[in-house]
Amino acid sequence: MATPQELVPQTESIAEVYATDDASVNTAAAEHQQRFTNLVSQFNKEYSHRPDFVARSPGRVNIIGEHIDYSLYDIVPAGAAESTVKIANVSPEKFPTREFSVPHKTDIEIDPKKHEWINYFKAGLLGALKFLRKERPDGIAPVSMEILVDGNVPPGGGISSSAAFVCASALAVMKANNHNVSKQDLLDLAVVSERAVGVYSGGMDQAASIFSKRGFLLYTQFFPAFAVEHVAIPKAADEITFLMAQSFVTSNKADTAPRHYNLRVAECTLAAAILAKNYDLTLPKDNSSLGYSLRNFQNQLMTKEGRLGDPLKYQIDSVIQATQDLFTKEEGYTREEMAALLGTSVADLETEFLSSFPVQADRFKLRQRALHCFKEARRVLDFKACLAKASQLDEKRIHYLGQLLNESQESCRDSYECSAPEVDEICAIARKAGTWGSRLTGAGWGGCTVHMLPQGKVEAVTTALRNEYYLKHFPDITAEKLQEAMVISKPSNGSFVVTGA
Ligand code: NG1
Ligand code: MG
Repeated sequence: MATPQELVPQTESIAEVYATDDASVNTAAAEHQQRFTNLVSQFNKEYSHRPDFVARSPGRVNIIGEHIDYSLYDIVPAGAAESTVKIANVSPEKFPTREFSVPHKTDIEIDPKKHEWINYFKAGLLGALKFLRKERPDGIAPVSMEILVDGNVPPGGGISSSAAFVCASALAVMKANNHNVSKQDLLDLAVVSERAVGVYSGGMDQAASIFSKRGFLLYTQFFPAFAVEHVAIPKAADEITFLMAQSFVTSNKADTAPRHYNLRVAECTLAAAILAKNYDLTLPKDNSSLGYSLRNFQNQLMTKEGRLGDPLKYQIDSVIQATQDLFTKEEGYTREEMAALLGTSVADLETEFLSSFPVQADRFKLRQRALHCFKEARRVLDFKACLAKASQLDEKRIHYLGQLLNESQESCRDSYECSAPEVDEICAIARKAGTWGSRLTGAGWGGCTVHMLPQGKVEAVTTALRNEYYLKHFPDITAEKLQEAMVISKPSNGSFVVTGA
């Protein structure tokens, strides 16, 4: 287990971070070095001096455990009176240069309804300054900053470009203000910061961006307290490879949240509250976005029944049964029906569960959402248990891992309704061409897919996707865009600061 209190690492040269004997990683290191050198010289051009430091944070690919982080289930992802911030991007055509002031005593304002690329920087800044004010009660006059942003995580694509940007921004603000932040503190503030942009996310993306380690999957636990474990990908006869493929259906989460992402957060929270009420349990407040999670319900039910010592898998079986018994209405529940189940009024229900963020829905599919969450949580446990038996990772077990990914996709599509026809199509093509398992990764409703396949099938799968998906849906696609569409994902290192620019 890694210790969350560890400080975010600092290094003098980017080469140090990539020093390794592994040839494939060395090629990547050369690319990183090149991007780094370009970034520094472009900064020099923009601001006429060299940068003090570079802060970076990677995107993530969630391997399994979709839409359960905010229910607190485990997942496996791979600087007067005001200061000014000048912020430029290496692609100014897409992301125009901006300048804004930062008040010293009050929080900066972010309008989640107005989508601007710098909102994510502002979110990181807001979180970092709130944190620094707590640390230094005598006040903080944040330094003015000149910033140049570069990124290679595709935006809106389900591999958490937003979280990577927020984490790197918060880290940069901390460093500029002379604070060496711990990984845990950076995580806590980055999760809350991103809510300022209007999405009530769990902590998966930020955890992966900060805590990941090259070559390992990151097993992440949110309950009862945050913890991570680095899990090695075992060697198999034909090397296990993860391929990512974009659907190019972009889902702007900040826009669609009331009908998609945030609605799911509300549905899971309502399911937890109603289950608890039905079993006469009082849920203690937890640190999920609305304070009540399905994981918390499981814990209270098991406490009441004296079964906390049971293997988690059996505990989950019980809450699946409870969900099936209680929520029999497939068509979903109206606000009136949910209020009746909670023994409260519709007005009170809305105040407690539907007012932190806007939600648009007449019916809430509590049965399907809770069942997805519990079953997905069980798949994560099965996946990890299977990986742990590394020495026995034979063909049969590898197929089992793939099957878990496929079941996850099916559940996202049918129970959680967060897939998209294009995503289903990509998964079907990829499986037919030889993947062990294929699923969406990230929030869904478009975005990115992840595939587990033998190294020897990469060629066949990418060719099939090119011919049967990309060229069919986007006949005018450029070679460059095609190259971006599919990439082999190698788990990389989490956030760090490079000082020797
Ligand atoms: P993406 O799609 O990468 O933004 C989102 C949430 C995660 C998690 C997944 C679904 C944010 C920042 N992240 O990821 O917390 O809930 O969806 O598993 O909103
Ligand atoms: Mg995101």
